[in-house]
Amino acid sequence: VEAAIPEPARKAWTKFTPKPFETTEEFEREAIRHIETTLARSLYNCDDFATYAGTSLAFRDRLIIDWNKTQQEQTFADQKRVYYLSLEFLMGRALDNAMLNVGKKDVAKKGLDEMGFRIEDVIGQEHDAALGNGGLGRLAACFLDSMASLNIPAWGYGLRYRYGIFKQEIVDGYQVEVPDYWLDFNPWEFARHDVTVDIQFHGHVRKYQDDSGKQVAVWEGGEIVQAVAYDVPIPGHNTPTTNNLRLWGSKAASGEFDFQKFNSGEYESSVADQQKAETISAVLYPNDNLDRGKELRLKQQYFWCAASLYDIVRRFKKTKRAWKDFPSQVAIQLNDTHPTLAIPELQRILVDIEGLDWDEAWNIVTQTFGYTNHTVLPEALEKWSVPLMQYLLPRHLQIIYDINLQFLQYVERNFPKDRDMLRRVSIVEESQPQMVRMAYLAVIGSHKVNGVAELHSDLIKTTIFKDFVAIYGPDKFTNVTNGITPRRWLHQANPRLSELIATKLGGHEFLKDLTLLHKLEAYVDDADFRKEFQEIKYANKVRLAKHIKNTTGVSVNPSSLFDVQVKRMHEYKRQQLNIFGVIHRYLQIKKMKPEERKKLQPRVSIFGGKAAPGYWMAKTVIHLICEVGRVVNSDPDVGDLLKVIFLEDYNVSKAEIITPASDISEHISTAGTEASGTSNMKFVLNGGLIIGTCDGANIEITREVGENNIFLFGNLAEDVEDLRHAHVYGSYKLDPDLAAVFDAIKSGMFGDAGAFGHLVGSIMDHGDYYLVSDDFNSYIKTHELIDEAYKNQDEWLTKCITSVARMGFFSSDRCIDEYAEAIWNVEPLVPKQNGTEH
Ligand code: Z2T
Repeated sequence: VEAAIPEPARKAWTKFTPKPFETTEEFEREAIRHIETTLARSLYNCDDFATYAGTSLAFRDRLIIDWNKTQQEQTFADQKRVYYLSLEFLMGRALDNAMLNVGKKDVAKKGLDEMGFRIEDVIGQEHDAALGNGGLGRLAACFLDSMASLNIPAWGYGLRYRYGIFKQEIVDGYQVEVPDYWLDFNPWEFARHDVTVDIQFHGHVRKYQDDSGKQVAVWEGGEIVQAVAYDVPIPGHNTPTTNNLRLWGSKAASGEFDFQKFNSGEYESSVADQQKAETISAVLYPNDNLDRGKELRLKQQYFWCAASLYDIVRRFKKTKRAWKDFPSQVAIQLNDTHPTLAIPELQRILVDIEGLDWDEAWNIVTQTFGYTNHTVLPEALEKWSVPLMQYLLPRHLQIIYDINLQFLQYVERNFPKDRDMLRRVSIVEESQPQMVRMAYLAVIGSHKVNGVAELHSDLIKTTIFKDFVAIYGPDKFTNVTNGITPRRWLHQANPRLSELIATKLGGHEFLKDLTLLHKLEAYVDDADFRKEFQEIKYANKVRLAKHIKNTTGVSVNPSSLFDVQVKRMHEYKRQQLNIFGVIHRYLQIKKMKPEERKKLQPRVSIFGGKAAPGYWMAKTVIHLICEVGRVVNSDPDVGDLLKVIFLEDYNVSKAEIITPASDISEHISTAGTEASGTSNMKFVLNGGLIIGTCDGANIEITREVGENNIFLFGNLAEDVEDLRHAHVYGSYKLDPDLAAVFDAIKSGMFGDAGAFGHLVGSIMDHGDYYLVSDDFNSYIKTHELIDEAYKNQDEWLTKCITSVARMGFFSSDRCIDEYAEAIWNVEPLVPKQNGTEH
């Protein structure tokens, strides 16, 4: 490659290699140059937004220099790369992250000050990149940060949605969805109009024997849509490694076909084709933990898998290695079952296009893929109807049948006595219509399957994948407990706490080795440290109180206990349990005499989260929260004792304000339903305590921080099945305090009771699937304990500090190390120190 560069070009490059800014003066020069020339704005209309744009472009220049070097080094190093396939990347804002990861935030702050701008205002101009629903998408974003920070050669592959997750407005106490058109100005992506892949749909399969007598399948006809690459640089923290996130956008293939139409006067219909092609990458499906089986969603999945695999295979072929080396060069991680079509697609490429034998190809395929499962909820497990797959991807359906046949033959040989086994484990469910079970295909086509927290990884082995453990043995299944990036979720979201920790630990090394936090335990009794820690929490609460005032008009007292539940709205996450608890508290306050009220611990109950647009029950819970807030917040009997807030449009950038400001956060899913949860980790890392069920990563958080430092309540996962049974068949009595709450709702205390009929009915009359009533007493008792504990501020503070010190395990760096070692078998590539300075 080197030799191919002509000497004059090399000379010119050596002389004029772009140099990134280093000093404040250089930063200002670059920012102003971009505002004047790249953006064609000037001093006279240079507002916060233009300054954001100029600042971003100045930082982007730095990232790109490092990005180019990283990509070049990774190519020459010729070692294994990781490809993280995810339909969601919930990135949030990029500028602050870029500033902190390249270590130039101070320079930018000074420069912006000198130019007359406040850095917070400038950073605040950026639109969140919200290409995800919740935990799964944010995990992918944390993983990108960790992979780059650990110098792992890794690419993310996703879709470039024109519309991210909708924006939520609350109008008259109801959620209203507004489209999130976010691409007006996005300096963080590079369109690669020269990197395209043609993607085929529909058509038919022609089979024939070639000259040597071998069966050959050709997928012909149908339609072609073009995938265009958009690259997003992912800077590592304090390292020049800058990895790539490649997002595919769709457009009509610019083939002869179009020109024909165009020339024959069918201009309008050719534009219509264009628009149809573009709808593939138009919008993120807004469902969290729910599969709706829509045709366009399947098109998105194949479009993105096929484009990514073509790209990966193209890169591999440049190495001129033998196909058998593919798994030692390429690890592909499937983020849930959304990219499972990559399995039959790689098999198709190897067999149909490259001419490998089936068995040789299948061996390569299974060595290449790893599959991460993120849920056991049955309604979230993807299934595609056979007729739909036949129509859209006829060749892939055949390949899936062949994979299934071989697999079932193997099972039959090994489990001849279990007559029902074949029906249970078949990739094709014998329903009407038949369905392809994507999770089974993912398990069969991967060499490792992992869950995302210990309990969850155990559960998948005993429930949804039980038979597969018998078939493959337990070693195929493993656990990798989720983590979060401490760069964004501590250093960026809570700069004062990060600074305080750094002064005690002698620098910021803990940001790259979070286990160093354990040294903080030595300061748990240090008066100055405690005071400063407490002041930081208070200041963060003041900041959130201001945000609440600005966005809802409600004044809250920052000295109150801030009780936070922010996450997607879902029955299994049980925001309804929380709001019923709040109503219970309100009823108690109303019954009290004034002198009793004086003894009460004042509280602010803060909620936030989006409901999927078609999820009526989740929307009803939002409405109830808003109505309770309307009544409680204006009741003079209550005053500061209780405030109820619903924060509009919860997203990553709002999480950065909310997380550091909580005293107690709620992680109260029905035991066995939340695979891991990751915000639980964020809250504790920021000096908040949690109330939670024995579910997901709460269990490991408890193990790390100690039982005294967490408020656990509720029934255990192992008892859930029996309890559910008792609701339907047994003698069972509604919790009396919950009954009183329902009476209040039915009385119209919180507006039209009819609006809440289904919500109350789902618990009283329809089996209480999520066991709200069973856990209610334990829940409200635990909140009483929390009130008492909070009154002893000294002990509370000790709990918070101790917990922070013990959170080292939950860094996504640890998590990526585990994937790299146990699943990917990939090594870091330490960059030559010739990147921009770090
Ligand atoms: C999602 O956010 C999660 C699981 C899904 O299963 C889908 C979505 Cl969109 C298909 C979440 C889990 O609910 C949560 O417990 C976990 O922490 C997170 O994925 C990351 O693993």
